[in-house]
Amino acid sequence: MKVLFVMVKEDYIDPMNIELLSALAKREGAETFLNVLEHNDLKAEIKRIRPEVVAYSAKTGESSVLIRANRWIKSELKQSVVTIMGGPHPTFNHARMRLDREELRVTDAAAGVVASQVVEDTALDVLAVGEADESWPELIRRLTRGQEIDSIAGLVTRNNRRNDGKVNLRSRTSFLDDLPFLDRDLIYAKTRLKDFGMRSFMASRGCPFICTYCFNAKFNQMYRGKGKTVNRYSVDRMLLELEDLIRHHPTQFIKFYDDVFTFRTDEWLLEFADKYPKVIGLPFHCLTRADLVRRDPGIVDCLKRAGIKSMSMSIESGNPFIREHILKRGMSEEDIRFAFELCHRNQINTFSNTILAIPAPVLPAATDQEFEKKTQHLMDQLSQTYKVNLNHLKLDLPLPPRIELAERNQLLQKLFAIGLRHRAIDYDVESIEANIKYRVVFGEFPALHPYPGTEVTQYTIDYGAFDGDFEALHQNYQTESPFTCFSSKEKLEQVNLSLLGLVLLTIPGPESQWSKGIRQITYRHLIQKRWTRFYFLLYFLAKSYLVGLKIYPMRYSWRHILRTVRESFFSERLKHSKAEGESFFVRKVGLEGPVSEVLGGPWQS
Ligand code: B12
Ligand code: SF4
Repeated sequence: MKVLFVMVKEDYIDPMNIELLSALAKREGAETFLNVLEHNDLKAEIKRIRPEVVAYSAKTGESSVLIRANRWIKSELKQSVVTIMGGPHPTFNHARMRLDREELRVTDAAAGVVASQVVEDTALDVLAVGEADESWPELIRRLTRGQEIDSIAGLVTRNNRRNDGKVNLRSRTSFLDDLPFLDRDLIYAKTRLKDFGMRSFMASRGCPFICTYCFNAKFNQMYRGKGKTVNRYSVDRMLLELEDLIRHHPTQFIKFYDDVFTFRTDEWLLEFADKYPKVIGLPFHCLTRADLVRRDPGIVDCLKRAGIKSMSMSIESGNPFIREHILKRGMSEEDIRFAFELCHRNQINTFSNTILAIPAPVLPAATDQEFEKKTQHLMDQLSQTYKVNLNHLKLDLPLPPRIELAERNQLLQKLFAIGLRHRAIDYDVESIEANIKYRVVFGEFPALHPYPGTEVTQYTIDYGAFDGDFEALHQNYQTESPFTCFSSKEKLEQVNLSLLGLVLLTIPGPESQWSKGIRQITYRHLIQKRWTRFYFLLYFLAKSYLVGLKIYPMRYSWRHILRTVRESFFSERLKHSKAEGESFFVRKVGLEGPVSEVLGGPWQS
């Protein structure tokens, strides 16, 4: 059985999904191949390989370009090929993805809450929903034997699609040790990852938290009653795979990409801290949460002992109202301050993600003619939408029809104290300031993007900021906000701030007058200028410096460094510029043709 994996473009992070699926397919006796659309050789490769199965792993955004490729492949190979897509996009959007020759009617029950009328015309044969460690090999096995595939749990086909949009899922994979080693050879043979010293690995799967912008809450709901939420490799099994990796591929640094690498100082972490430096001994990066570190600071001791170089802990918002009532992060300012300070003292360089451009209510001015009406509306929103306990504010509610200026100011102070601000951009400035205050070494400041299935997506729809059409989303969330509640001036400020925010992190002595002055000039003037291209250049230089020297430091020849800088410049430009990214990408991929009826990306030609 010849299986061809098609992915959109090269990256600096291992596509662990394809690497795992290829290893699983090989275990079933299949021969696997890779095509990278960016290389612009799909047509020739399809002719040469004549695959029997074509497989795609898709996040929302890149899904549309993969679907476009699939429609072309299906038109070339007709019924001689079975095409399948898995990953987060079909996992959360399968009810709206029309398969090849399928009469899909999206019922309200199946559509859930979002964009019920929009259907993606995929021309795919199969969709994989959720984990596929068993369903994928079973599919390969059955296709090899010429058996039917409609009864495989976890897969959606034309014949087994249910009207209510539900999918018969298997239990979660609880014993990861049985999985084969990732098939990195497949990827390294065709991409720059071959010579890149950083290798990614996930020691675990799953996260029990309920952050509203993340897929995990919905995933956990789908899998309720179907196994443990967090599943890990044993330390020995993981080290065996990492040992094998560094034996076969030049490796200088390990990036553990687990959603949360460690929750507490448990036996696993103690064993890891003991064995990793002896067996692997390479610097590494991992992700955790600030509140977990504050609850159990021993986590940092263990990671330090194991040889950690840098650590991700996302702040997501420096504003307490947004952090708790919109993003549901469940952590306090003190948690964040403590955790970053602890890392700083232990010389662990920190990396934080912070989301900008989050639709949130704003305070009226004290002199506003409609102050009472607006404030009462705000109060209603606070209690109904944001579940704020207004009793804590000690207010006489409902508000009287006329409020004097002094009382208005008192009221505003109380609302300010819970985190509400006067302008949308104030929330974002506060987030940048939080990163500076906690001395975050490297930070990314993307705009909020709504992904299918998440609570925040529903929130933005209810807020009136998003219509549920994912077609408007860029492949990457580091671009302009897709929300209609922001004016074009605000969007410009947000984009500029997301670039300049990182530049501000590089300025030493955040408490000095000089540094404070630059920040004020940035917030008051620079972010309003149409100098985004110049800011992008500054951002790129800051990012190259911080990532290359502080977060993932590795040694390379000058030639290699220059090549990497050139390649990452194009890759970053694609990530940040919707219009430029489109034309650049369409030129490179060369898959012309309309995709207007599909969701998920900007790649219309
Ligand atoms: C590593 C990672 C990345 C890497 C990807 C590297 C690469 N070259 O592929 C990088 C850093 C580049 C990245 C970028 C982005 N990411 Co990301 N990323 C992840 C992360 C942390 C792990 C994914 C992974 O490899 N897991 C390991 C594999 C083994 O597991 P898996 O992917 O779940 O695959 C299993 C099943 O899904 C299924 N499966 C998956 N694919 C397929 C395909 C077939 C054919 C079949 C049968 C089954 C199948 O089988 C697998 C085994 O059970 C996830 C979060 C997470 N914990 O999953 C987010 C995640 C996938 N990313 C996400 C997002 C939003 C992004 C960005 C858009 C963010 C941004 N910066 O703009 C970009 C998108 C870039 C793009 N090209 O589209 C979202 C996706 C949401 C959505 N609805 O699509 C996730 C879920 C994070 C989140 N918190 O919500 N990401
Ligand atoms: S802690 Fe991280 S991985 Fe877990 S739900 Fe929140 S954002 Fe997602």
